[in-house]
Amino acid sequence: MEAGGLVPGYLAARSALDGSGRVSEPVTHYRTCPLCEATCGLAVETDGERVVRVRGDEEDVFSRGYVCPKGTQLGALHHDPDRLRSPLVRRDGALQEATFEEAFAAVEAGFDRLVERHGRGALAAYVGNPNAHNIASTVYLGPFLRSLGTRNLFSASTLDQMPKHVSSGLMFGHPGTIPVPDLDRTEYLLLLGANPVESNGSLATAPDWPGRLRRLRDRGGHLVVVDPRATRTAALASEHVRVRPGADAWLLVSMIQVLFEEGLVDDAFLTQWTEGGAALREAVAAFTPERVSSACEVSAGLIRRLARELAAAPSAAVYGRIGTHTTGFGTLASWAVDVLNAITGNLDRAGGAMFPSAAHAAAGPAEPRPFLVGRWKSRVGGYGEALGELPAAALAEEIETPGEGQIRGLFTVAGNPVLSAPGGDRLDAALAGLEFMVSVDIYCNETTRHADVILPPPSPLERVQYDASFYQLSIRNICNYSPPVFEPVGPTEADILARLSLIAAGQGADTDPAVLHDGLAGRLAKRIRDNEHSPAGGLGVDAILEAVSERNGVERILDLMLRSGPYGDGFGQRPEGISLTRLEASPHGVDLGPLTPRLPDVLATESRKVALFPDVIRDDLPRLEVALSKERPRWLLVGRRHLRSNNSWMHNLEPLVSGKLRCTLQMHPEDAGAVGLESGHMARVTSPAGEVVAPVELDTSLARGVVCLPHGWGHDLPGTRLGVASAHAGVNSNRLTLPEAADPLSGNAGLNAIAVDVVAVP
Ligand SMILES: Nc1nc2c(c(=O)[nH]1)N[C@H]1C(S)=C(S)[C@@H](COP(=O)(O)OP(=O)(O)OC[C@H]3O[C@@H](n4cnc5c(=O)[nH]c(N)nc54)[C@H](O)[C@@H]3O)O[C@H]1N2
Ligand SMILES: Nc1nc2c(c(=O)[nH]1)N[C@H]1C(S)=C(S)[C@@H](COP(=O)(O)OP(=O)(O)OC[C@H]3O[C@@H](n4cnc5c(=O)[nH]c(N)nc54)[C@H](O)[C@@H]3O)O[C@H]1N2
Ligand code: SF4
Ligand SMILES: [Mo]
Repeated sequence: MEAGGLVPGYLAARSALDGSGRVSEPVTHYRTCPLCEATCGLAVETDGERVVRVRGDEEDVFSRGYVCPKGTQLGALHHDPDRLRSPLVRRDGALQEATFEEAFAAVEAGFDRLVERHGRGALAAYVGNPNAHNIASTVYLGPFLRSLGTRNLFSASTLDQMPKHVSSGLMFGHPGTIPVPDLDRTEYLLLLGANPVESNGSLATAPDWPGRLRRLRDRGGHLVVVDPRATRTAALASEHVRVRPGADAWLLVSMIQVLFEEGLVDDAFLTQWTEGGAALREAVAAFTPERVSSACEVSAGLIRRLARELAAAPSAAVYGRIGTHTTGFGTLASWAVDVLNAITGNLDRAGGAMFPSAAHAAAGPAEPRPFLVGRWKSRVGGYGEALGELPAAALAEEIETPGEGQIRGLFTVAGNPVLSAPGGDRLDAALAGLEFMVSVDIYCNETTRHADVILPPPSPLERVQYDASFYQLSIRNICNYSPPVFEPVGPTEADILARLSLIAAGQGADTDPAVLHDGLAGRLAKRIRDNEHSPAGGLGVDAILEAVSERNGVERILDLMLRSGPYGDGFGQRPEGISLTRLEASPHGVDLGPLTPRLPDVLATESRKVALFPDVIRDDLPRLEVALSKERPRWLLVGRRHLRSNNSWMHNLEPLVSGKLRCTLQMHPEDAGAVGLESGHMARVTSPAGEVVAPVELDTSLARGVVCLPHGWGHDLPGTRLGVASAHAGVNSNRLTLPEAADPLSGNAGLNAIAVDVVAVP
């Protein structure tokens, strides 16, 4: 942390030390929780080097004191003895403690050897979910991945929201232009495949979803939850629709059909803001509720009523998440969600689905540019790229399959694909066969145990926090910056990524990362100068850089973005505007107000209209038709999240794993009875990918024929350093999911609606 004088939290902690270095009084630091997308404000109470307590910050402008059990465990995460403080380097076959200098030297040696032998085409990277919560990654991952000079780039996006990026790119021109439900003002929310009472919401940043959903009901609003399970979110709903797993696309497309057929579309909106409506109408004509009803397991009457209610509501938003994305029709479902928002006139209006405007985003209208997918294909499976990435589900086959371009060296950054990607067993074996692997991670876990070098970044309390990704997805326009609570013991994650970039660029392990920091700041300053809409208007590059010269690394980049953004202070030209200094003086955040209409500026399509029926969608629609006549498997496996989980990586904290066993196979009692299973019995679940044996939990909330197992478990593999997690191992549900891209448009994995077999273990 080099930004001398600019770390009030840390300085406050230091000033609490008396002359002897002993603690004199506890200090409270306010910061944003980095764990999930809700961005809650936390009050972190420290006493010297110890975190004494973490609670919700009542004064946070967005979360108003809301906090979940994970947020309160940030201190435990920081103090977890298993969290890596120093790098591990493989020597004589075993991972051993090393200094950062030794570790970077080992990276350079291994990297050079691999590239010399096989070329850069043998390199790959997989980057995981926590990167989205870390501004160091926002800024430095791009340069790092580019420096590798390979197309073998994989991320958790293809295990998650890639369908939304693709549908947004096709409809709005930019994959990051994602409308979010205007949760606090809508009168009607149709929510599919999401369980925000457990997950705290995703692609719609809002602390305290449960409270906001209750308030929606209290103001007379309607909440419809579409989920094969009666979740805790469904318990808050006006109506719960038990859709068959994997069937949302039929349901949604059929609703579009009804709206056109019954003349319920908003013609004025269609004419002003959209194109392709006529072709769309024709293409969906065959998907009548009567035809899709049995495939969805939702009655035709109900599908019609949902469409009519959506059109009639004073304001309405359709919102789909993991359950709709992680299936074979992820992009079609994702597209249909926003078609429904648009044709009912609810896109871009208060109470509908709206586009956030983040403080750090570039000011001015989006530049029109073509959005393409499938520009190149993966070597083995022939999967098309999306956003420059190949499907994470294809990582194992790309490592296993010999030939030109075979992956032999892998970098992982904040990812645990052995547990989170489909076909976990196969990937685990594949990683063991790599010639060289480097992981940037805070734990030695199921994935990183395969690495030759593990580089641990500082703990989440030792870094700055600014949720760049999530302020672009937030249901209010918010910005909040938190300085580190503690001084980091090693290099920051930005420095680690910068040094890896420099190694990959052939500049050597000893090059000062400042080279990259300065380069990035300089390039950004040029972009700001060239943006005629920036409030920095007229300033030259030198003046822009001079204005932020007190800062370094990530903070300098963030300050540049904030000050030139839509609310920015223009480097002093608009003194009331946003700057990092202003955010430092606002530890509870700055509320920039409710979302406001942004059409057409937000559109990057050539026509500056919403493309309702892009060609790529048109070409994929027949697949939906063909699948209508496919037989339904006996059992369909879906996943679930629990409030105390965070994918695979918070299981090493006792308070989050103690108590009732959570990694159970939930089954409807009658389904269980039919195969001779009772509560607590062991069931063997098999799929073409593998099998697991898990204890049965009877649960009447499930649709018949649906079984449910959470992901992120299976901590019983040897060689990890996860003392607590391995004592609460559970099983890896991704041994059952298929290592192939299920959704051809996005390359997304199918993690829900998996055909499995279930038998009792004698
Ligand atoms: N069956 C099934 N599988 C799923 C899902 C599902 O619903 N069902 N969900 C999918 C989804 S939505 C996602 S996003 C993926 C997640 O997939 P991944 O991102 O691959 O997995 P995580 O479990 O989030 O692992 C995060 C890793 O980051 C490390 N880490 C934590 N904080 C930091 C940090 O600050 N810096 C660094 N460098 N490392 C850090 C952790 O130790 C851990 O190794 O899983 C997917 N897998
Ligand atoms: N506590 C906790 N919070 C988290 C995470 C976590 O692991 N734990 N992970 C974070 C991450 S990375 C993400 S991406 C978000 C995800 O946030 P959400 O999208 O809210 O994810 P889930 O809670 O898994 O809810 C998905 C729901 O989809 C249902 N479902 C499954 N298949 C189908 C289907 O075919 N159709 C429909 N309509 N529903 C289906 C499941 O029953 C489940 O209730 O959560 C984030 N927050
Ligand atoms: S809801 Fe998410 S952001 Fe809020 S405290 Fe829990 S983990 Fe942190
Ligand atoms: Mo995710």
